[in-house]
Amino acid sequence: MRENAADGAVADDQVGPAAEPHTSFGITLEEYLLPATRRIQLVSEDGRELSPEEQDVESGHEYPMPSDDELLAAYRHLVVGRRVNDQAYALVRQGRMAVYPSSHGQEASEVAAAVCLGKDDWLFPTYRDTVAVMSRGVPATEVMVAFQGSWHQGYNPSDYNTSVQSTPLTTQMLHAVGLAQAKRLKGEDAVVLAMVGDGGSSEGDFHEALNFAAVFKLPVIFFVQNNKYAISVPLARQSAAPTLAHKAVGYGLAGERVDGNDLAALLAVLGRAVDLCRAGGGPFLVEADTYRMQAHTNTDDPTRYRDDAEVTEWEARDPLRRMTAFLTERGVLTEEVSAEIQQEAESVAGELREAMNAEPEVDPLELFDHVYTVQTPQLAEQREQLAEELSRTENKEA
Ligand SMILES: Cc1ncc(C[n+]2csc(CCOP(=O)(O)OP(=O)(O)O)c2C)c(N)n1
Ligand SMILES: [Mg+2]
Repeated sequence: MRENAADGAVADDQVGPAAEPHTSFGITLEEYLLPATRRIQLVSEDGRELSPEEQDVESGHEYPMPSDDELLAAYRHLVVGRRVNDQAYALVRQGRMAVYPSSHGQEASEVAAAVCLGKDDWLFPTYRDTVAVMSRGVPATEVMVAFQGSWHQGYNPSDYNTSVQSTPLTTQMLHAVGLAQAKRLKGEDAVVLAMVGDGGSSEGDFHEALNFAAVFKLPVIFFVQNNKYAISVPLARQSAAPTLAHKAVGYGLAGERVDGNDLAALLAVLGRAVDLCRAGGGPFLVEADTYRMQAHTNTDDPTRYRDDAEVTEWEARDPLRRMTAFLTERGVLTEEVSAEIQQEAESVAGELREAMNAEPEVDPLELFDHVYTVQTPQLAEQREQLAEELSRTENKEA
């Protein structure tokens, strides 16, 4: 495709294969189109570093182990994330929060998606990715406002370069691509990471986002958390692709499949994806092979569509236990450091409890405030009616 620049269209240097950035990692884009036959894994389920023979990946798909400092910093978020998930679960049951989509078992993927980015980069999370949002620096008390049932999101996306948690499936991927394109037009350098589920990867928006980003070589990482279910729909009913990472091939972008419960492998693969995008070798698709251990949300009963044996099987791959064993064995996670991290997690949970247990001040008239910039006559009339009704009730109570 060649179009006139005056039409606001494509310059030659924005299309065609960009071999350079990939070859600097010892691999070409063509070789990257097909993900490694085996998913990338650096640490065994019992927390041992895998040898290159055990990893057994094709040339060019070898990834270095992240540094101890990097791993420990990310591990901290893992511990806090697990604690916050448990706390949110309890708060929902106590009626203090409306809903919480569980992150239990997926924390490694969520943390890695956030910490691989720089401060000026952007994250586009889904409703499930609270731990990712917190790992970008948003306080738990602010993230949970939306799950409390408030009319607003709780945090300002531009304060953290983190978009709202998208509930409509996959719309966030188009927003991510749009933001990347806008940044390019403004001459700003930012990598954008869009999170999506296995179910979301069947949406039309997924196709449009990947296609646009690949054609215009945008610095976007599409991060698919394959947790095996879209509520009750299992992966086998979702897609016939060999893996979800293979979806990259048809669009001409690089793809990789990674053990989504292996924090080290996730940091390594996403870290390289960020470097590639920053060097102009994007976009990139990463599939995280993970599992949702708990119910979809508090309104779901998973025993109706899956066996306990399957859950038990995944219990053995728990990302938190795996990293705890690995870092302890390396002497990085001493008892002292561990106790300090636990304390931090407890204090975050305590603050969350306090915030959610405080009675929110609700003004029913707020219902009308943010529907239209200019209120319609009908809404104005309804507002008037409600205001009058409220003042009557107040007068009665007085
Ligand atoms: C456009 C759209 N269609 C349907 C839904 C209803 N819905 C909410 S969650 C969900 C399943 C999504 O599964 P997946 O993408 O795998 O994400 P997960 O919940 O497993 O993290 C569906 C169908 C929605 N929120 N948005
Ligand atoms: Mg899913």
